[in-house]
Amino acid sequence: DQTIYLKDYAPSPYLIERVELDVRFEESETRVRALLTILPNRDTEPGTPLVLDGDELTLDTIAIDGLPLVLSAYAATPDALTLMEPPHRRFVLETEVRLTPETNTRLMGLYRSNGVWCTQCEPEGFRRITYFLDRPDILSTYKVTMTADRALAPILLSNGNPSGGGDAGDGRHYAVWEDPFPKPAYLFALVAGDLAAIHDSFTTASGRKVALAIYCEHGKQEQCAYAMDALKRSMAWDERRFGLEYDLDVFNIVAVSDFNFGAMENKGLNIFNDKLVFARPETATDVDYAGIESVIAHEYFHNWTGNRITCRDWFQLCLKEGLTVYRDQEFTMDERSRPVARIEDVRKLRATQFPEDGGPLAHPARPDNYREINNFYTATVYEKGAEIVRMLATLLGEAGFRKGMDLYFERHDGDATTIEAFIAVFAEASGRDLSQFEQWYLQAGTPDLEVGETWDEATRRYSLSFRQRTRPTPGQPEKAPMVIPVRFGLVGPNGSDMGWSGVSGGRVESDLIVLEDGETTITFEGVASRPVPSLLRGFSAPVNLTSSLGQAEKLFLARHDADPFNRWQALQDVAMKLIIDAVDGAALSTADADAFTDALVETLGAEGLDDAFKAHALTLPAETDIARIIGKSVDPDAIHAARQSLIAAISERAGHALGEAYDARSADTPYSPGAAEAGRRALRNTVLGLLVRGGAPGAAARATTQYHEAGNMTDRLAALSSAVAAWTGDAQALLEDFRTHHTADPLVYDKWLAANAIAPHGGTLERLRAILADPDFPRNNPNRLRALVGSFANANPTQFGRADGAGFRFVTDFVADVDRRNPNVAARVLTAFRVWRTYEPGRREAAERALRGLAEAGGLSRNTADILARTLD
Ligand code: DPP
Ligand code: ZN
Repeated sequence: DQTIYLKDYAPSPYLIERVELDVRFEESETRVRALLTILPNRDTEPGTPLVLDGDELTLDTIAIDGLPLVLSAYAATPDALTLMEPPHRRFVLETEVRLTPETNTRLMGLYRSNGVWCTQCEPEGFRRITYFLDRPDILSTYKVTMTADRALAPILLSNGNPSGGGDAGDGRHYAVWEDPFPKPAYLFALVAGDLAAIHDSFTTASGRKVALAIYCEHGKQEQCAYAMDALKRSMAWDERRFGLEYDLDVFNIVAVSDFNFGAMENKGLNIFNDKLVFARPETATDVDYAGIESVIAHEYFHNWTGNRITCRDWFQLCLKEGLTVYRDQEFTMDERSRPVARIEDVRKLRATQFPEDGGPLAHPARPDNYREINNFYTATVYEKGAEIVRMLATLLGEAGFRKGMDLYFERHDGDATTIEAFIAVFAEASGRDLSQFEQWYLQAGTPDLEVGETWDEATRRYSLSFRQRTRPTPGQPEKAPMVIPVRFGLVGPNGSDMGWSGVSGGRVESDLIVLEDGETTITFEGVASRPVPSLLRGFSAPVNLTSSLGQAEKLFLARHDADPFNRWQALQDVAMKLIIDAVDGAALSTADADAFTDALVETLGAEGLDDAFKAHALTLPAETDIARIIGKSVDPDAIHAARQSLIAAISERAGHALGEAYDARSADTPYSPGAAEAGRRALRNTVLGLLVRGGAPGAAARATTQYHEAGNMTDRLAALSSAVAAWTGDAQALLEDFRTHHTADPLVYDKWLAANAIAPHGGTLERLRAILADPDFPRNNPNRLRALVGSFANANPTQFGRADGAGFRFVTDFVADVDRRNPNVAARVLTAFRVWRTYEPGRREAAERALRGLAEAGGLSRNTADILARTLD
């Protein structure tokens, strides 16, 4: 067992102060000479061996302070370089290794993408470049010299500021980069290749002029303009909102087409998956534009939360990721619509993090053990991590939160630190005891929060009783009560919030109830009439709320709640109950269908709500979300059918209003990616989806027309998706047309792959098999693989969950194959099985058989073996 435990953390016996790298790129081999200035840490005994990490490395030469080492002084394997008895003083270790980035299909360390040399070092890729103390608490300054053929690689980039370069003879040239900020090795990057670029600049608040550039494949420069705009807005926002300025002379972004993640925040040299850079109306959807904006912001914001202040060890990953996701969410809220952004973030949380937290892969936001750190770049670390920071901001208020953030930067700039240190600055700045709050980082599982109410007409007393419970998760059978901030209002008969004259039984701070115990009853005195409680406004805590409110009261909130998030939530709740009742065999009553449709139509016509909000209001809970709420004996076909019949009922009743809403938003303006325009398209396309899936007369033809007439990818893809989801008579032909006319751009090809993959149709699996079997299918590109098989496993519940088990086997066969080349992609796709125990017995057995087959075949990477073992555990 290679499990690594947080409790075993110990400071490194040696430090590396300075790194000088000399990287020479050749056509099929790269040489890396490293000069590491090493010194023993305080308390290190003389004679303590120095063990440097490696991964698939071959050592060519080794010397200390210029003198070659004798064989008995060290041991070198692909995984480690051990110096038996290093000098007990500062010394320079010189090593040289040879790499073949051309054959690196894992895409970790140095590899080649479209001929361009590039790197991915987080979390443990640097050890694939040179022997090193590859842990985030080793902070060093770097000087990097790169030499390459001028024609092959006219562009040579690394971290920090450029500090020289020139001709190297023989058609070769070199460049030198100096990064003055001590950084962990996971933030190292280099890029060498023949790239085009767009350039711009940003002047910081204190007057530093920063040269900005985005590098990309030739011919794609104009597709980088939106990313550049998002970068400049991010830089300005971080100054405005957190007082944080950029600190180098240059900020470079490089778009590459083969990338395991979304993007990487390397100091001064962010490397991006190109799908999160390139945007033009003909190929990118509104959702793509929004994704680019938020990831550009996310990686930029890491410069302070992640780079200037980094993690002491990988257990603290959430320190930088949760906080930085919170920051990018706030950026989106400030740049777009706050309630709409909140709805989108919560939908993502429920779609990705809640199922993780409720299944075999559940882990605390700060785990205390891991076998493979790559498997902890999870929705829990990122999304729940952001929710925890959001709760902190809710509890402390805007000014109190900012005070804590200021203290964090003041105290920890330049540190590799911990979650405890992060919590401590907020406790100090606010004078509050946050020890119970810290449980959010330590305890896995989504708390269930049940609420009951009593009303006493005679005394005008109104009580809310809360009961919280968190179910056991792997390794954590017992759970402690959490601090749960419940933002709320007591909505009176006229739809406005009512006041009260006194409150007892718990902590209430204006519109915030702070729960700390397993059970709490809060009594409000002097309440004028029986209220309808609006609880968890803005989704103020990541919990599952169940209340005793009936459908009529929920529909009342949907119409009147002052909190737009809860208006949306109320509609979701009503729909969820109607669908689950139908799954349980209760036919949808006319009265229920009428009441729900009326509320939707009213929302559709309401003034003061923006179109993006209305689009979310008209979107029923996802099938996977319904499955999660049902929780056991899940039959995806029954859920699909029940949801489908509610859509049909809505479309039948509201066909006229929906048709008018569609026509009123017809696409005759030129495309602009702004929030208002995107919202208009989102609503129109949501309406189209309801009509097409509801089988409204003429709707299928309308989708076909929209597909052909669309002036942008958002409208074209939405029309295609509606047709495919409903499998209209034209669906097959539209898929073929799209393939023929629109998929020359690989990022659009991904959309076609995903459209095929998510069709809830019996022929889907056969189509996917044919696509994968095509010898031209790019089998090493993560975006293509994820678009096809990731979408199928995560977003096609009926076909992945086919009763005959063929969907499960398709995915496990794929995992076994891809795992040999790219364990990261394989392990990630396999996580789709986290729901397997919630299926009805037949599917459960079929899923287990597929998983056991994968285990028995053996030979899996550590990444995939770890996910598989935990999934089956
Ligand atoms: N650290 C990256 C990010 O989340 C992921 N490798 O931005
Ligand atoms: Zn991040």
